[in-house]
Amino acid sequence: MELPVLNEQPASKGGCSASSCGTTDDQLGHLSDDIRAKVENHPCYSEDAHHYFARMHVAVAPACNIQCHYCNRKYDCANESRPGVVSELLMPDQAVKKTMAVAANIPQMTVLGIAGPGDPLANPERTFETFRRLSEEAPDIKLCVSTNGLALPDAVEELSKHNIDHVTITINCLDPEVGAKIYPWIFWENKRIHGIEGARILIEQQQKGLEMLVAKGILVKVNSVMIPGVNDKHLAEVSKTVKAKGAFLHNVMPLIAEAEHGTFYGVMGQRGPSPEELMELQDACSGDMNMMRHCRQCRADAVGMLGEDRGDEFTLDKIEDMEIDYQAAMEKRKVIHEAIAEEMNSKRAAKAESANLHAQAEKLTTRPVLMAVATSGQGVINMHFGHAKEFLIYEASPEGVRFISHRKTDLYCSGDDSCGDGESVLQVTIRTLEGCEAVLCSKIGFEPWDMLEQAGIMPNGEHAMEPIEEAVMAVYKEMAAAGKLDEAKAEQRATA
Ligand code: CLF
Ligand code: SF4
Repeated sequence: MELPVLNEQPASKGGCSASSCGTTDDQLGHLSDDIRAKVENHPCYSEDAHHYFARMHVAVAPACNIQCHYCNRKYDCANESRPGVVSELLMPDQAVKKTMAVAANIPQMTVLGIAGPGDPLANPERTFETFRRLSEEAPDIKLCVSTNGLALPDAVEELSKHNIDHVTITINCLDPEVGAKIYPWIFWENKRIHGIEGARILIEQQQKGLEMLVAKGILVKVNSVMIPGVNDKHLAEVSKTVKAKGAFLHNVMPLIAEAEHGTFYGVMGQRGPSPEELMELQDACSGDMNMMRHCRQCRADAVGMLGEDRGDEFTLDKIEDMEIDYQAAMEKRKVIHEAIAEEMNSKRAAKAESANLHAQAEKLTTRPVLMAVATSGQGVINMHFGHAKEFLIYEASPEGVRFISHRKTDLYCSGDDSCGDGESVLQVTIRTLEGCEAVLCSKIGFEPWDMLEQAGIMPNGEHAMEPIEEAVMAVYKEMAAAGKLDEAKAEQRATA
């Protein structure tokens, strides 16, 4: 059957209160059937799945039991895109209704997460009431939670009762001295505990919670916020330790800190990492762990595919009037999920065959190249350059094609072509693609084509609707055949 067409939507607003993780389909191969069933349609735990399946968050957890220097939980900040930010707080019955409305209208939505705007486990009644009702009334939806870990050991038993297979713990450090620079205080046993002592308790609780979840067979993803000069040198050790304890995935996310967010780091001018610094650390950690590279740092009320936010379609006033026959919705969802699984399997088989052919072909000796891809999902190049609010970045090399990250950009054909600071939105978009040598999209206009070429980025609209990895490799081979990727020439250029 034909799969439903996903809307081209604006990029998402931020998410997991202490965010989340994902494996590539290649990494799924070695998993047991049981674990594969848990991750193969989870858009955060499987990189492959994020092209097809959506997630949603319900913002039922306003309170938090710690303070992070990168957080300011103010509401109604519709332009923000970082964890902790949310527009509409919900009570459990509203959250259940909203979840069922989304599931009925976006059948690709497979996962409901609670990720804020505070810490879900610091709001146990609202969080567990939502999970309890959903596990009974919408059993086809996977349940997922993201926590800072302080209250985790006491919640593990309750989590296991509600069929929650996926828990994310945000672990930024193992050393309390590093922790004291990230967490000014925690609220513990009815007291505020500051500095190193507070960080020590938090770290102990996180590690204990991780061990308890693994012992229960619950998949654990660890999120870490990379803060240059604070914990960046320490995170490889975090990766090694959490892997040794049985965590399934590690998601190293860049710090988002701007003065206008009102966070301590924002106001103090603490910078986030550059895309290169982030990639270097993710690569350093990937020797020890499966790394998630497709996280969008979603809002605590995000709805839709990763990278889009359809929350406006499901505000309380809109869902109030929706009549939902969830039994009928479940049947429809099942048919659609089966069709998606079939399509994913056939794409996987085609990809394996092309990787096989690539392995048999004479090995290229060319240098790696970064390429940007405009896509709205389903693993194909299907978006107009001018409609893309984010680009997926792939690296092509003689070893093959690998996903690196995503980069958000402003929508330059929104009618307002100015971005302030004298730069047009198109100029900002092109600056966002710095380091990439080609951009693959379904279509592109003359003006951006010229400007991309002037910036040394080759526009390419010849692979519309083709699978991303195959198209990226085809363009790489064309560049190699044209002598653009010769190592010696690259070195000459670098020393010129
Ligand atoms: Fe939400 Fe987090 Fe579950 Fe995903 S998000 S609770 S694991 S369903 Fe995913 Fe969003 Fe990144 Fe979180 S992209 S911020 S990792
Ligand atoms: Fe904000 Fe609390 Fe999440 Fe830290 S743990 S990011 S303070 S909501």
